[in-house]
Amino acid sequence: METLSEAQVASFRENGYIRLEGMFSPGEVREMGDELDYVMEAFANWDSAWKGPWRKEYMDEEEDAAATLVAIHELQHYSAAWSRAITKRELGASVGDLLGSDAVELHHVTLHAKPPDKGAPFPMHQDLPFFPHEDGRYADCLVHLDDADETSGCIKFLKGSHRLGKLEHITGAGTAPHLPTDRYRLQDAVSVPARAGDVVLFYLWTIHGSAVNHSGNWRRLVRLGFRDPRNRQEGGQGMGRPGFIVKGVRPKVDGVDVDVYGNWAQNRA
Ligand SMILES: O=C(O)CCC(=O)C(=O)O
Repeated sequence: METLSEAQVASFRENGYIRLEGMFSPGEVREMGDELDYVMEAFANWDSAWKGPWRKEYMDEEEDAAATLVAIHELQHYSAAWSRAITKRELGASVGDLLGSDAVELHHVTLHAKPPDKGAPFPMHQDLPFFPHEDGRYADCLVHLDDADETSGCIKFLKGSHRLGKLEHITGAGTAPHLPTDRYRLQDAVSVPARAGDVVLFYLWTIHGSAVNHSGNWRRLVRLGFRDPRNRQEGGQGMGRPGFIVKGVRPKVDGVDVDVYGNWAQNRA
């Protein structure tokens, strides 16, 4: 099943990101949003704003004190609407087109919800340090539950930055992984506003970040991580865990396949 045009695939490979409009219908968005609101109240962590000295350059003192982010992982463990969303046929097919892969595996699901007026920013970074993989066949997909724009802290990318490959990040106990703020500036990034139901996809190596939510509305995004199952994980979030296959069938690859019980071979090594 080929879903995207050649021009869309070429644009993704050139820029390192792409917005696909209306992946989810208004009815689907309503159901996903309602169940997400319940999960956020009942289970999520409301103290998830990214920490670190970089915050001084992104916020004044008042904003810094108020900055809030609501996060939780693996929504399919909490909500049937999200189980359906992550296996949407057109989405898996689109990721396959973008990565040039006949098989696509879900790697993780992560909510980043910025509350009205105080939603926390993200420093410029690649997602690489959070779940490093051997090669570039990995796409993150931001599912938009709300309209997101400049005021509400939409996602921003450094165009073509995936071509820089794997970059060394500033890490440590007191900070979220990020890139040096003088060399990789949010002001130089391209904003990608989106409507509820749109998805924005980008490579694991594309540099991105976002600003404070200054609007009076929520900006809820759910990130779905997808990879070619041949792309071996090297550490981090979801290491040693097989994911749903959302396009094609799992290829048999030494050390990266699952056993008859559904356990990943990497766990047996
Ligand atoms: O939610 C955002 O604005 C940024 C998300 C992000 O940096 C990420 O998903 O890695």
